[in-house]
Amino acid sequence: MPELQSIDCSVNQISHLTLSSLPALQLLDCNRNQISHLTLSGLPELQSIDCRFNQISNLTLSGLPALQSLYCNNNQIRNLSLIYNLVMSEQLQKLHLYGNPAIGIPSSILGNTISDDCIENLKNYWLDLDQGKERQQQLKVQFVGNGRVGKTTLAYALEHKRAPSEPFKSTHGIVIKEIQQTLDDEDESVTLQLWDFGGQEIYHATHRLFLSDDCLYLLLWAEETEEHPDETRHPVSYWLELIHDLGKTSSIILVKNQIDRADRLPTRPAGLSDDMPGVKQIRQEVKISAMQYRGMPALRGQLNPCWKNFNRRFVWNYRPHGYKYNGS
Ligand SMILES: Nc1nc2c(ncn2[C@@H]2O[C@H](COP(=O)(O)OP(=O)(O)OP(=O)(O)O)[C@@H](O)[C@H]2O)c(=O)[nH]1
Ligand SMILES: [Mg+2]
Repeated sequence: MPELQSIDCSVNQISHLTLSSLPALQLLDCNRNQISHLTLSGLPELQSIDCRFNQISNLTLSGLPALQSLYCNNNQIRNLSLIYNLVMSEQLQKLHLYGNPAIGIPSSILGNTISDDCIENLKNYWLDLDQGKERQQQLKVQFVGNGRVGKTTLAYALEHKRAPSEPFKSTHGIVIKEIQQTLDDEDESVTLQLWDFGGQEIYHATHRLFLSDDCLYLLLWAEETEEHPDETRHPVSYWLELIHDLGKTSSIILVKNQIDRADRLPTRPAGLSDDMPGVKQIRQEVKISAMQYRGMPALRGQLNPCWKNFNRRFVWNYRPHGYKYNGS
């Protein structure tokens, strides 16, 4: 079909699509099918591909010198190595990859909505990796929970390996600190980036802008809060739902703090069931007194499996300095 310029086969049941030798084809719209393998080659005029909402795990594109827009969000893409050269060239102008949970690239790079264009972020991310920056050695840890539950005290205790000598004032907004940590079985130290959120109600709307995926959540609670919830002291289920909304793939360590004051309830408050949002994301539960530095070695120990889990998710993407995708 030497003159065919446009194909729209969207909203069908197509499972495999292989196109080649269509010299005039400019537009391909195959969104909302069941395609698992998309192989396109030798299409010299093709400018735009819309393959959103499929099950594509393998994306093989070659010989597409005119391609400018690639809309691939909501698929199962696992490996981007075959489009590395295309992305890094000046040719591609638009790339949508949001909603590919197995892709192994931090979701903050890919964007927050289906209309986010990630091309610049992805280029910079790969450039950083090529220059030897090892983002995988950094773990973002976000402290969430009601006001005055002890988030800042715990962040201090993790950083200084001891309790603070004086109480902290309530945190305004967010305080970010980076600490070096050697975790068990790790030769090199990792950087923990601690995000300490002010727990007061007025900050909750702002949290939504900053809470993210691809990180570890330390969700703090204390007995008093859980037993007497009010409009500013939310139950654990509220925080779990918030985390689930904004960080569906992140792990949570549930930290019961202030056990020096009260320790009658178990580490997991009653009434949490697996079908509630966020509950399945809980990986570990510990109880501590940040103020008295009690239970802290156990909490540190729990960071280790979470770190490993996190690291494993991104390990395929790790490329030592000097290694480049060859695009073949
Ligand atoms: N008894 C007891 N008090 C604690 C503990 N942890 C923190 N506190 C006290 O609780 C108060 C609040 O602690 P913060 O660490 O500032 O709490 P926060 O969660 O950061 O509070 P916001 O910044 O307002 O969200 C302080 O007076 C702390 O000394 C604990 O384990 N036991
Ligand atoms: Mg604080």
